[in-house]
Amino acid sequence: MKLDICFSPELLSLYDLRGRVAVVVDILRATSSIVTALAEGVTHLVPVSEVAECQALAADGYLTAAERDGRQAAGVDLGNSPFGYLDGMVPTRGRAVAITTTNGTRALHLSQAADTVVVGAFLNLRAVAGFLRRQQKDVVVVCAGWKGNFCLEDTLFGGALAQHLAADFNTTDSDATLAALDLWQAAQVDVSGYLLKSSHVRRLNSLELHKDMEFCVRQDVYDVVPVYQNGRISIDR
Ligand code: 3SL
Repeated sequence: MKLDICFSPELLSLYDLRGRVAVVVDILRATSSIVTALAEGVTHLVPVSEVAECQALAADGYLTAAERDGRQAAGVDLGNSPFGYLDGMVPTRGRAVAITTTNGTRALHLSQAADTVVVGAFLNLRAVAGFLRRQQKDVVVVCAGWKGNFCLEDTLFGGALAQHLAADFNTTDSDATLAALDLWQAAQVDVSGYLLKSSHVRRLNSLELHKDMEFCVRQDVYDVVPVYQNGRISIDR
């Protein structure tokens, strides 16, 4: 079994996802928020492309979560912070959530050709690694990036996952995986310190969202594996 990494959704046409498991990752912050939402009692999430689609689902009882350029969109219940599912300001436990974000929900939509699509984050790293070992299939980590561009934080997750799975998967055939492993080696002693130089952390800091980054780089907080299937993201049981 092989573990490969796609650094941007723009590169997905180079990858055949059929027969493989796709791990979609948007560390800052969409997949970290999705993992937190489900672990904290949200029943399921529906990722949609447009803010208007998200708002329309309120009529079916959905809470609405929408982010554009790091900010909460107007006219929705939640933004894209994992703390939206922790601070109790909007009660989310037992609710379903429609969500749209700049890059994360797009990466989920574009990965649907895979046999199975799972949602990865540092928050559920060990749980995702265990799930992948049980699947016995090739894996592609799909980095959401930023508007088509490479980003450090999603690549670091790919390296961390490859390190977890090195005994079970071929992690040496792909230059992308080798590069992610090298980056992870450089960053793992102080992930939040390493990421201070990244463009997304600078963007979040300018929005006074530094605490979101500190939370999103925590490892193995949640033992859940969200699976995206039939238009919904819910926990694999
Ligand atoms: O791009 C996305 O999907 C978001 O996660 C970006 S942000 O962290 O909410 O700015």
